[in-house]
Amino acid sequence: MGPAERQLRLSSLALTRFQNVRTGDCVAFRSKLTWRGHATPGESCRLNAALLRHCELSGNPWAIWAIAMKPLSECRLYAFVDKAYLAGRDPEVVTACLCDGGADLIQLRAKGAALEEVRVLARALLAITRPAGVGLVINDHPVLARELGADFCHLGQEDFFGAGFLRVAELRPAPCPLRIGLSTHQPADAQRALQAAADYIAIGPVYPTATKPSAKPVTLEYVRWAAAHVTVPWFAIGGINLNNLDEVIAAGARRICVVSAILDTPDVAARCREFKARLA
Ligand code: TZP
Ligand code: MG
Repeated sequence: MGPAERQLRLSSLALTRFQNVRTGDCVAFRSKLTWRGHATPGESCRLNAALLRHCELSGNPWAIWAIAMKPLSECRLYAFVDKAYLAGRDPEVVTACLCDGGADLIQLRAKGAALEEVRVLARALLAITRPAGVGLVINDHPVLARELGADFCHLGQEDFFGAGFLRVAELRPAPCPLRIGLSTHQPADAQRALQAAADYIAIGPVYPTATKPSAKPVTLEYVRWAAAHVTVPWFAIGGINLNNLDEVIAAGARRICVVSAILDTPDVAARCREFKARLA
């Protein structure tokens, strides 16, 4: 197929998908809107950016949710833009590097920041993650995540159960498709997170970590328990680096969250690629 014919095929594909988006059935379209098999990664990024512009102009408040991110079941590397580890770097540049390096999900973690600062940051990050087809997770702020149309919100046990919630659906009144991830530190936490219908859970901290110094490590034993019992996508988290990654994988983890071991290098994209290559 020549370049002109290819361009035409991709344009008509984009048009079909945009018309689908306009019906408003966003959750279904999120999984349909993948360009895999049709477009190269570069083309897919440009198509998603163009689609995003159409969606913003369409007047359909939910349309922007429809830009494709890979299904959670296929996500392997969950990276972070953690304000505490930026060391003067521009969060948007770090985000672009994480996307470039193959992060499947990116969490905005801004402990101690004022809500307005998180809002401004989240908006800027979404403008990068969405065209890249990478899911953005907002830590701690479900109302803001809904307001901005972020893909996920992540909450701790205390944030969720401690605040009196029992089911994650309470945080996403229909037709809002916001998905919720919950931290867990022991089997009982995981069981109640599954009962709450969490979209994913985090298992950790596996090792001691300076990112959460007060948290007690759950060890690989809890990772092995998760591998045997958890029925939704789950991510091992806490102190994971390239030296201990193999034992985390050997304990049954297929997905990991990494904060410091990705952000502690000037070449964030290359570090992501190193993790990603070993998570295939
Ligand atoms: N939740 C459990 S451990 C942790 C969080 C947010 C921190 C993980 O950071 P790092 O630097 O990858 O150990
Ligand atoms: Mg929290």
